[in-house]
Amino acid sequence: MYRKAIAVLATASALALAPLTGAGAVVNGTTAAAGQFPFMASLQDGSGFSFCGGSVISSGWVLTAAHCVPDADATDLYVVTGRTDLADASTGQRIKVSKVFVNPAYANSAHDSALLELAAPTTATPIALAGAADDDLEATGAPVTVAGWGDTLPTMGLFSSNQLAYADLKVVSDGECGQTNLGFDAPTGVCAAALLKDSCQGDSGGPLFATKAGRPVQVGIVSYGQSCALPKFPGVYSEVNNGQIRSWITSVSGV
Ligand code: 4AZ
Repeated sequence: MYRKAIAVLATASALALAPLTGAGAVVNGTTAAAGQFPFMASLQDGSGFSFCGGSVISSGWVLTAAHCVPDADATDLYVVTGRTDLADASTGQRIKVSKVFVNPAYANSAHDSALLELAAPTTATPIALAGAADDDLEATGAPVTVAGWGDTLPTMGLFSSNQLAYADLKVVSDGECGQTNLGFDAPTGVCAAALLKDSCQGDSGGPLFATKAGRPVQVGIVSYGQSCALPKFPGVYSEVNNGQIRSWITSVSGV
């Protein structure tokens, strides 16, 4: 219901404001080059509206946020992979989701994670997931990147974009993050921020990733924040290498 309401609002506003939509999603992001983030997935309804992000973790599975798929209903759910400009249907694949798995531990914004089983394999290159030995990737101040097709301004879908964009951020300590994000669950969350740059509505479910030995490694899932890009309010991400989240991903998907 929630995402349907947002979809209607965003579709109506996109029609009214199409000339105002900027290139590049994510608040103050940089437009991605074609193929730069091959693991990026867009979650879409039957109308082709992109309401969340996700990441390809194997040919048969996309990782996203639980709050993107709260009713776990795959009926009207698709993922688009291998596409940077969502308006360019000549690249990538649009694939039906056959089944949604919401992390059973998801509650009060903690453990915000879900897995989408694809009805046909994606040829997109998957992203590696952070494991127990990768805590260095989420140390305070460590460099991370977020990518998505979400809002370029914190305006409830008014300024989302067809162009994938990314922002380079730094990990913020759990203690600092919890000062403004009240209720932040440190064991299952990791926070990141940069001046005036942030993930925003529509980026939810997409990956926060680091680079290790030249390869991207996913450390977080876009979860929530107080508006977007507000100073002192870091974005909150589900922590991929939290023990429960990481073992739940393996138990469901084999990844
Ligand atoms: C949202 O509304 C949302 N900056 C997602 C992520 C963030 C803020 C808001 C994090 O879905």
